[in-house]
Amino acid sequence: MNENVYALFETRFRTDRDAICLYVPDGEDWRYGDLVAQVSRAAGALVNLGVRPGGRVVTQTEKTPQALALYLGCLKVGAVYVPLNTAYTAVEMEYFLSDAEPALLVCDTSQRVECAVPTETLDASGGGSFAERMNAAHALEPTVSRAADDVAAIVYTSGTTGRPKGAMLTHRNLESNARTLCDAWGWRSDDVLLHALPIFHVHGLFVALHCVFLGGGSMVFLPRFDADAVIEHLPSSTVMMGVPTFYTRLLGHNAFTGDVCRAMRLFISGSAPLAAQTFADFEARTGHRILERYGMSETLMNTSNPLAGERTGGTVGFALPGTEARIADGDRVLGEGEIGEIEVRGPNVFKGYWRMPDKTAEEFRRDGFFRTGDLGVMDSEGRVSIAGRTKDLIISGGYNVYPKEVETLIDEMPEVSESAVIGVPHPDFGEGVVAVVVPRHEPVDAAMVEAALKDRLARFKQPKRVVCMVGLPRNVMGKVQKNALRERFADLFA
Ligand code: MCA
Ligand code: AMP
Repeated sequence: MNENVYALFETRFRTDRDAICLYVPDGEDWRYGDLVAQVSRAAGALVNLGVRPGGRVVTQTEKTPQALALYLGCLKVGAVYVPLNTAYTAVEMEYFLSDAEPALLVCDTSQRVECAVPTETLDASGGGSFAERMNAAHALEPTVSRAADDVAAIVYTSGTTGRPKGAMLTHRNLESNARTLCDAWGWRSDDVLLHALPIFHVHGLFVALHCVFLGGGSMVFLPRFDADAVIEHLPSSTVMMGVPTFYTRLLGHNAFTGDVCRAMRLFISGSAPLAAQTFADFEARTGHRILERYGMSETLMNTSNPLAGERTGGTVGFALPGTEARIADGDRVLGEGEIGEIEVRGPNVFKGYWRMPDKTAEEFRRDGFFRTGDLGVMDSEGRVSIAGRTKDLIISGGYNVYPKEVETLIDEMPEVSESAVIGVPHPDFGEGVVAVVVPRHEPVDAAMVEAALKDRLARFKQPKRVVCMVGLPRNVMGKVQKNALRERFADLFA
């Protein structure tokens, strides 16, 4: 049996040929028949370019229907899809390309760099050399056979110490999570998903798209989050998924009213903590209780508030069917009400880190549970609340920033003796990145840090504020006390 997840999607697409799949503002809508045809052409183009089953295809493209066809085309030919954030600089890309050793890179023309990897372009307009190759290619049939355990995608997530790690997600991971979420969120064939997330991360790519691909319905395919555009399209949508920043930005908009949400049945939030206040304000404004869920690149979705039962602000709900969640402290599994590390096990949990067997082994318990690095607490009914992180990570507007990566670059500045990068409350991004810097001689300012990081680090990772101190607070072991820094600078963005 072919366990390629695209074979599952394709069966549905073919029965819904005439139904609209993508509403594309300022562009042409795509029916499912169009999607199937474009995916088969993308697959043909990939094979013509020498991409073989198991070969990696790295993409750094804008959000277009053609980019979607490229993603599904990779699945169809049995290749491993490796999506990357468009904000990454050429320096960051160099690392990903050397680590993934792809057969092909597809990027926006403006981001094309000199490299040894065969490169094609796909632009925001939907044009580019890859689009031309798609047009010229013969449709490739049938979908290449894959086993459930074969890798479908590699998603890079940064490491707390070294370089980003590629999380290998299998066809089984993608399929099982898609089925679980369609069930849990009551996906309907007449749902219209308002899709404003980027498609290079798990949330916008696997969670959002796969609900539509498997469960049916259509989506309003916005190129990015823009509050005005979202408000314009909400009245014709039924479901929206977003990071908390989407919801706080909507609440900051006068035109966002209960009436605008009249056709909506479900708002879902994830990727970062949704403040209890935002949950309450949203309900007061619209009557909708946002459904918060919790996941990771390595595990797809783990827990969710219920569709039918009580959705509680400040919690991430219950382990999804098929997934087990527990709270642990080392080898000890904790009881209700005790804070510890969240560990999960199930068909949603990834296969391991690409070419990092030691790192993979470190993150799994002997009984197969994966250590998330998130702290949580479970109540007597199994409802999970996130209580912090054991990993040194900042989540800004739903994007992860690993302080170590930023500190390493700041510490290389000749003017800097040492630095600590922290996240503190930010009204728009949830957490804002702050660099606490100990200068060698003269004060170091934000412009100097910005100049040093400009070409080396994606903009969203760069500090929004730089503050100088004569020394960093340390504990008796010599470790920087980041908690003390976070407390001291808590009001920086207030
Ligand atoms: C943009 N900027 C940011 C961020 N985004 N700075 C900090 N944090 C951010 N998230 C910077 C830009 O570099 C720019 O800086 C300025 O803010 C405005 O840029 P712009 O492109 O206009 O920003 P935006 O369009 O307003 O974007 C904000 C956003 C976006 C809509 C919140 O970041 C976004 O779509 N986030 C979603 C991330 C996401 O999908 N995460 C899912 C990960 P300057 O002006 O100084 O040049 S998957 C995951 O976490 C797991 C699996 C899960 O559970 O889902
Ligand atoms: P990523 O590495 O991008 O997959 O990010 C995964 C991390 O996002 C998790 O380990 C959590 O720290 C965080 N996260 C995801 N969903 C939530 C949520 N609903 N509440 C709090 N943190 C979340």
